[in-house]
Amino acid sequence: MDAVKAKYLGGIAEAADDSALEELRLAAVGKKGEVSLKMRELGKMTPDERQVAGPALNALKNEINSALAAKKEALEDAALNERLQSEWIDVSLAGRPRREGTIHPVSQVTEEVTAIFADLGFSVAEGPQIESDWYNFDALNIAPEHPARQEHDTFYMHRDESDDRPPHVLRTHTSPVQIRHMEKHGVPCRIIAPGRVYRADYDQTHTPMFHQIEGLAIDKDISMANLKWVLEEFFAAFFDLDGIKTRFRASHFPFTEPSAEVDIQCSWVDGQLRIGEGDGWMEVLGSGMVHPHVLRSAGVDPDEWQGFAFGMGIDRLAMLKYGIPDLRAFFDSDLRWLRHYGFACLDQPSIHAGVNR
Ligand code: 2NL
Repeated sequence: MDAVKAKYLGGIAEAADDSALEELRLAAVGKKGEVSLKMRELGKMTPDERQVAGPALNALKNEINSALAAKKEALEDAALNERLQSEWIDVSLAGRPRREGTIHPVSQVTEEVTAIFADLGFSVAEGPQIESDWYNFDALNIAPEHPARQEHDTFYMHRDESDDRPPHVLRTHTSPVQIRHMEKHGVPCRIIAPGRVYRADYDQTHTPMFHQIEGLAIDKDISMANLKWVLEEFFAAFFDLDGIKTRFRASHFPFTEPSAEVDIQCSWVDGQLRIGEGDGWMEVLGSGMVHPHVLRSAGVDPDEWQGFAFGMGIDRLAMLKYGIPDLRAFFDSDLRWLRHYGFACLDQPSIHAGVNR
């Protein structure tokens, strides 16, 4: 029995892995194992022989089982130690710099403009980009034969052949947002409506989608004088100037009466535009007193209420403030343009990214 014991305990001590251990377990204490077979022979022994062999076999079986369990644990420990050696991570290693996006100049300018008008008491109104004929044109006193309504200038949505309701349009200005606002919330009101607008145009200074911001102030006694003050406050804040002169030129829009185009003071020095100085003028927006027909369309009584409205291009404002000459730079997928004008974009690590590569 000592030989059996030595054979198995020695084998267990030398076993290299789980399967070797399992083989030894079956050979020793498995159903047909050597120790198990010896135990089965106990029945054939005399009581005296059994009294000696029984406890000895039991002790051997226990010893082998303990050795198996201990070796199994030792093998698991060794495997874990090996993984800990090979799978460690150096958490002190610096991260790789990642490409970061930054805000688009149009979004940035929208936020700047919104913040300035918020200080002047205007809140933001929003509405759908796909509009009905009524909100985009009729409610704004734009006659059925007005050129803006032509297929050539406006994107019309498709209607079924059999459907003769007027088609929806991609809004050509954010004025419909203001009509909807007056209808829903009534007057007095002071709102701005920034957002995307669409016109069938594409050249150096026009893209089919661009961004507009319109403003509307309605109360009992709002005048053009209030408009002039609000715009001058706005331009001084936007271009970071102490003051700026504006020039109002008589104009015509179907939705305002009287109407004025507004220029801001500027000069050209060595081919460079300087806003807020000199004796030159640059047109920046259209404006006027809201036409009585428009007020009535929005459910507002023009005998009781009046006010001003204005509209300007956000993209153009961004170009003026950040000196970007071609509108297409904003919407072109080639980001080198924006980078050229100082806007960090997708394929350039920003100053926040840490190590520059
Ligand atoms: C431009 C400048 C303008 C308005 C927009 C407006 C909005 C309502 C009522 C009356 Cl709800 N007017 N907006 C007014 C004047 C000019 O946009 O150059 N447009 C062609």
